[in-house]
Amino acid sequence: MGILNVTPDSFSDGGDWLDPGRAVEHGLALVARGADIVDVGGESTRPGARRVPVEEELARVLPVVRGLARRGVLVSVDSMRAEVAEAAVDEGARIVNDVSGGRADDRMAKTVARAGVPFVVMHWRGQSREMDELAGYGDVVAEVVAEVGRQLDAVVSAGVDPSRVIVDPGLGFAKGRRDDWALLAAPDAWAALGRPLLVGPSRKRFLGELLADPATGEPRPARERDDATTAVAVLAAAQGAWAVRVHEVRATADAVRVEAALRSARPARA
Ligand code: PMM
Repeated sequence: MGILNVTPDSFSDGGDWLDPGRAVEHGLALVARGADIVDVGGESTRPGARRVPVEEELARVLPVVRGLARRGVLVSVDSMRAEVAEAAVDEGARIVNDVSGGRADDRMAKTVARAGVPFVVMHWRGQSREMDELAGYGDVVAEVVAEVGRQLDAVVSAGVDPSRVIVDPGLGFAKGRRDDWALLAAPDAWAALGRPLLVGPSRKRFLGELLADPATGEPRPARERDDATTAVAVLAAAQGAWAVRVHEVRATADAVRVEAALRSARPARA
């Protein structure tokens, strides 16, 4: 899944693709580099970010969704708003990716149920402006998986077909660095939910901190975290992830294909 943020303020690519024509071109380039899905978002969720008005989000997202869908690209729309999800599906989006898993907007789950499209339910504890204060866990894996499981039940009660739900640990959302690593290291706990797993490690803080300058302790800048992102992606794929959401597609797409080839070449176990 290639990331296309049509925002002025996303943490690593803010402002790059605000012009709809350039954004569509970039989406097509992501596909040419190996993306199977292009995830179009019009609202930054970086820690501390403020909400954008819905009209602004619609104006950013819809022309890009339309342009890519018309060219045959499988588009997902990254939004916490039912109104945006619905309009994007009308323009040809085929997946709704909601970082709040339906919690930010009461109408989201019903809207997705009506649209009949796959729904990404990510782990979320609150809006970006406050999410760092909401990180606090005893057993992070048990708590996050249980919270996602409850949200899965909630969206299914609202009418979403359970076979269309994809779950996501929400790396960096109300999580500290250790939390992100613990969630990545627990594939069996995710498998227990019985749903495909999407992971979004791309250029995130936990990688910046891992690769911090040994002399100064300064985190590695966001744009210099792509090799580490690829490493996480391939390890997640080897653990059975359904998809990885990344900015720099070529290396990750190649790496997950290598992993798949190796897996399929393994002798079958008796
Ligand atoms: N992360 C971001 C935005 N949307 N969606 C899903 N499903 N999972 C994520 O981890 C996720 C997301 C924030 O990253 P960005 O600002 O680089 O897009």
